[in-house]
Amino acid sequence: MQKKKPSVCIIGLGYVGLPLAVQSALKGYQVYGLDNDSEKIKKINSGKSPIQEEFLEINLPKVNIHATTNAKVIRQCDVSIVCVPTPVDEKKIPDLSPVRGAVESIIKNFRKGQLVIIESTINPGVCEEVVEPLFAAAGYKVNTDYYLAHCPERINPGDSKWNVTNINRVVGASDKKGLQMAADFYENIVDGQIMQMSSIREAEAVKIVENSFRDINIAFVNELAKSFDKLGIDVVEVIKGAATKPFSFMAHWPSCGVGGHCIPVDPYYLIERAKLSGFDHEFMKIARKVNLSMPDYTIELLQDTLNEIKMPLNGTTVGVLGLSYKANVSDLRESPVKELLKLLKKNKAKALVFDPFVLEKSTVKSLSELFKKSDAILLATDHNEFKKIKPNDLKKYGVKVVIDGKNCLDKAAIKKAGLVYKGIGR
Ligand code: SAJ
Repeated sequence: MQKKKPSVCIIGLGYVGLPLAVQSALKGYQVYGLDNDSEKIKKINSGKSPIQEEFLEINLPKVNIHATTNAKVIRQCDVSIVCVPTPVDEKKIPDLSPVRGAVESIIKNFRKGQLVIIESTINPGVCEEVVEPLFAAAGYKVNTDYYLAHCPERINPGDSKWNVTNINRVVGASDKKGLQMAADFYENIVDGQIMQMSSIREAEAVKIVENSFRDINIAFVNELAKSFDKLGIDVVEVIKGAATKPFSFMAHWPSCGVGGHCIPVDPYYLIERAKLSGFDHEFMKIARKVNLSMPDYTIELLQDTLNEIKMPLNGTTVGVLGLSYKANVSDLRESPVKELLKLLKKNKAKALVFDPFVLEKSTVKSLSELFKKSDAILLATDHNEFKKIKPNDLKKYGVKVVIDGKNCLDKAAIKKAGLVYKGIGR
């Protein structure tokens, strides 16, 4: 008799959960996908990916995932995996309500002996201080009635090289048995190193450290950009120079802002939890402050540059290139462009917007329409399409100033065409 396929329920079918569901199915698991968005469920069940990702568009049609809004499927599964967002609120306080909601669904559809894995990014302590007490309140004891593990997600949206099939993972769990069960699962589905951490807290800390490391390094080069603007030094050239050192240097790049659901968010999970233990992460907070200041810095740069050619920002039409938080994705979460548009409005500039990945929120239909109507251009997202902009097109339409918020345009060529160019630190 054919051995029953182990079954897994992925809770949250976004850019993390859906690739995990597809990969688990490709590796032979019986996969149930749970999400509260019925439109998304319909698409997935018809084999169409709701997310623009090559891995999904190729593989989703090949697998059989039972996607549903009905949480009852959890009780049929050997493993349930929480892949829901962990945002912060407007006061930058971590919001664990999606995680709590997912855990409540698992409790309401409890299956004895199930392995529960949290992939959502959480701070050290959440599994033991938030998740376990929810189960305990329902009478379920960890390591007796269920096992609990944390394996932080590491999906990098838009990355064609690294994806759910090959990114190394770390995993921590509530006891040795749970750790082995979780490590076995990831060994089965990931062609990469699976590092077993000594505790669940260490596993929770890994992702926060990874992303805070990135936030701090970006803040460092953003501060350099502000300093080098005053010194007349091209910071991008300096970073490229430093990057010729074959060891002990990792290039990061200044820009008009740090967006997304990870980098500008994850540090607050540690900052807020450490506070409860009496530790103040001053350095991480300063890095956040520097990165949050970049939209202001960019608009000030635009205003100063316009003033240099006797133009006010007030009343000037500014063509904003890009809405999403990073190149070649349509994701708007925590995008610095929101702040840039707010500041343009506050300065009474007229803002036009074009983003080929977010046409529904663009206020013009094409790049040429934007150029035609704009006195100045502010590049806010480094989409590949924008990198092909020809300086003479800008000149032809009478654009006078270019502010390159992602330092991705050809400074020399734009200057040669007689336009004023300013980058962030260059
Ligand atoms: N950014 C800079 N300067 C840089 C790098 C990024 O200003 O040198 C800005 C980007 O424009 C964007 C924001 O920071 O607005 C975040 O960019 P990101 O490249 O870090 O993209 P994310 O948010 O998709 O980060 C993901 C993260 N992956 C996970 O959390 C699993 C992060 O850990 C990865 O390091 C990152 O992808 C990556 O390496 O691309």
